Amino acid sequence: MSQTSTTSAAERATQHAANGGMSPHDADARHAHIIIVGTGFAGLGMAIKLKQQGSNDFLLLERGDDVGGTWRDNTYPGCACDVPSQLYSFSFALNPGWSRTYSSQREIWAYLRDCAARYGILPHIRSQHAVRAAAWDDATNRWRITTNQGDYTADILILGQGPLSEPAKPAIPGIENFAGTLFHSAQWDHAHDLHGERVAVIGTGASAIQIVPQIQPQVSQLLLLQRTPPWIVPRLDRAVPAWRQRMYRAVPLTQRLTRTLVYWQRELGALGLVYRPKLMQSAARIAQRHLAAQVPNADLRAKLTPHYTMGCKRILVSDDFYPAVSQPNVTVETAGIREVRPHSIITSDGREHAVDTIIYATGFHVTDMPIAQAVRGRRGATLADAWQSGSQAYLGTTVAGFPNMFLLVGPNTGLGHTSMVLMMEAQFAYITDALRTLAQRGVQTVEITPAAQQAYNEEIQRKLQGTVWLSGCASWYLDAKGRNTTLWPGFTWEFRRRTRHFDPAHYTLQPQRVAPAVAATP
Ligand code: N01
Repeated sequence: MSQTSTTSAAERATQHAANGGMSPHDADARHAHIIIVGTGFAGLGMAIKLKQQGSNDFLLLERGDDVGGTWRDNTYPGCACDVPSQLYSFSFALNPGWSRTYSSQREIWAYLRDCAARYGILPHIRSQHAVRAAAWDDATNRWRITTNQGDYTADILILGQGPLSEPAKPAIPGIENFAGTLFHSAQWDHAHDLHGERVAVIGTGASAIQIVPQIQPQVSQLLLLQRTPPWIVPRLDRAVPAWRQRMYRAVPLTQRLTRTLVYWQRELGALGLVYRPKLMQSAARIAQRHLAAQVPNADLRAKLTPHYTMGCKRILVSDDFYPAVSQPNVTVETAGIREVRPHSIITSDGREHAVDTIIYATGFHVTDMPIAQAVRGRRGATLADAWQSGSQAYLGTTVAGFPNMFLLVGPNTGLGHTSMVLMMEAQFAYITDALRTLAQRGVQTVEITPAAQQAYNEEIQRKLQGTVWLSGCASWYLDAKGRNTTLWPGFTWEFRRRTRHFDPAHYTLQPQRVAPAVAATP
């Protein structure tokens, strides 16, 4: 890494501490060959792969004070993964110690922190560095990245901030006048005691259904504001017995086999979601039986019954949500929210519900990620400009007009049926192969051609047409124009196959500038 030495010794010492004990010398670096934004699963995994490939000239810019991304930020009660632990981890860092079938947030976060330390990534991290802007400079062929702690430059920019990082807080009339406590599920206010309070939870997505069973026993009244009922199947979470954990440790192959089994079980889910939506009918029957078994009250059951094709919105897993909402201190309210007053919520039928605390469990800015406004490619155009008619990228990874930039978990790489880590690992392979190719060929800039990007996205949108996600429901999978710009329409192995090797034929490659060998004579 190149160095600048404009900071004082004291500042360097502070920076040294802030960077987890890396040398003050390194902490001064303002340029790196590669800069990665974010230290969640995506950013960390990418960094580990770079390191394993022998690259050390990279930095990770992290807005928080620790690694972990969404698994650091989401600390709400009950926060856990709805993908089995065996699959929700890096394939190159299996964890024999997962304690349950589905891991808790704490366990996943601890896993990520352990990976960061074990693979030597900590010295590369600049924590409390929030990226404000990134702009491509044609003159230097570099990215200039502006953070709250000054500017950085990089030859290669990898965006790994993820689509679930910016909480969405819908503008509800009067919410600014609310006199009680108000917070988002991803920014849980642990200092606030909910015991004995009248609490409103807005939303019934993956986060809400984990929160409600945890807080229901504490609060005096729980008002659950449901706009659309989710499809919910049994979770069947179990403790992993100690003997099994010992077996995974002693014979790692046994854990690999378990993972492979879980992988193929989950992969079958794509059949119904992508290729044969009719297959969702049998899964819907399981969910209906689950609802019938857990909610004896017919009126409540009617409210909780979804009326759209299962899978159109994310399928949720829970064994304790229905029992919790069946308790006498819970009201499932399906009338919309008209306005919020200082001490109450008024629903569209004119009724007033007194509340002390409101919890937004309203999800994230997924198709309108704020970072798209802040990243500028050639000629100063932002990603948001490039994505005016819908976000798109080639293989969800590279965008025309944005040289030397790679996206992790970019457009149409999301999944409805299995672990996102599988898609990230496919992208790691593609990006590391791209970087290897650039180094071998002496390439300075790499940029996907508009034609390749367009052809790819036409293919993706064509494939999406028959899927369950376009069967008529509203979901965060779709952008404001109703295009599905988030999900991969296929099996994960199909994406892995397409990203196995970097494909230079689809790119414009500009060679390194070579200094003239002989000075021109006058
Ligand atoms: O958010 P969501 P989430 N008025 O967008 C409702 C991941 N995750 O935080 O369905 C009233 O799913 C909205 O209603 P509707 C996972 O990928 C993963 O729960 O749009 N209601 C919906 O009910 C997940 O999908 C895990 O009609 C409003 C809810 O708010 C993603 O995070 C665990 C509203 C938002 O649901 C987001 O989940 C937890 C309004 N104005 C989360 N606006 C894992 O285990 C929105 N809603 C991996």
